[in-house]
Amino acid sequence: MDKNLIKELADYTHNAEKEKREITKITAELYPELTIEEGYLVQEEVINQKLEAGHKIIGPKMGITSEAKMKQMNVDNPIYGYVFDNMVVNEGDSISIDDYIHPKVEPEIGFILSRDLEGPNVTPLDVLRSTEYVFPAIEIIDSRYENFNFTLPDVVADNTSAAGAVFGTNLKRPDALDLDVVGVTLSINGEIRNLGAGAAVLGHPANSVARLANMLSEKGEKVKAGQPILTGGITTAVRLSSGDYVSAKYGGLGDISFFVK
Ligand code: OOG
Ligand code: MG
Repeated sequence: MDKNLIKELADYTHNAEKEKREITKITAELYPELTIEEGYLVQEEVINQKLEAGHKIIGPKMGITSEAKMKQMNVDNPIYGYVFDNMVVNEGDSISIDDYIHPKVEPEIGFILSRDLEGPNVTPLDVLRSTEYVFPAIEIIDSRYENFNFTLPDVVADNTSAAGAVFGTNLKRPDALDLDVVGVTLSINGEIRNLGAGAAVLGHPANSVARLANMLSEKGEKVKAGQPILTGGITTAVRLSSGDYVSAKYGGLGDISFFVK
């Protein structure tokens, strides 16, 4: 893929993100033949532009790892992107709806590794043996595409809709819980809107981290120790509105919440 085209497509999604404006998906007209591999080349350019602007990578995120998300988004394969420092929302804080296009939230389980994991052939058992902590999280996604309408290559080129993350501070050792049967409810203004269990994420959230390590190894990269890793939405994502109080309650991992102004 031509360098100029990579740059053009990266500018297309990244400018929409910076200007908080919806765009038509790349594959609609601009470049219908975009492949997943090319989507990652565009994503890499977006990541580089963010790094050049002084933003820092906090950690990787997996997406489309549950049946619920595959059906909701009409795409069928796990993907990865990156959460940056300017996306982090503290527990109990408020976000402003005007800082986003059409934000949604989804409950996730996070991992922090004690040592780097390098694929290929990383197994979920390798992941659990290399995990320092697991923690509860809420991801805020905000596709830059109209109505969250995209194909897999489009969403990869858009850094997998990454826009915000609330990393819960209730850290637990991985052997303190059976993550596949950790339940979660997602509530808006005290009303349960979605619920699920860790097993929704590729059978067990550790599978998602293994998959990430194995996908990254194709580029000669690894999953790094110490970074918070998001394993993907357990449930479908829920649209936010001004005035919302968002809370997620996890079995054995506690609660996290934030406000929308
Ligand atoms: C793409 C991002 C998917 C997840 O957890 O499944 C994702 C989207 O749904 O807009 O972060
Ligand atoms: Mg997510």
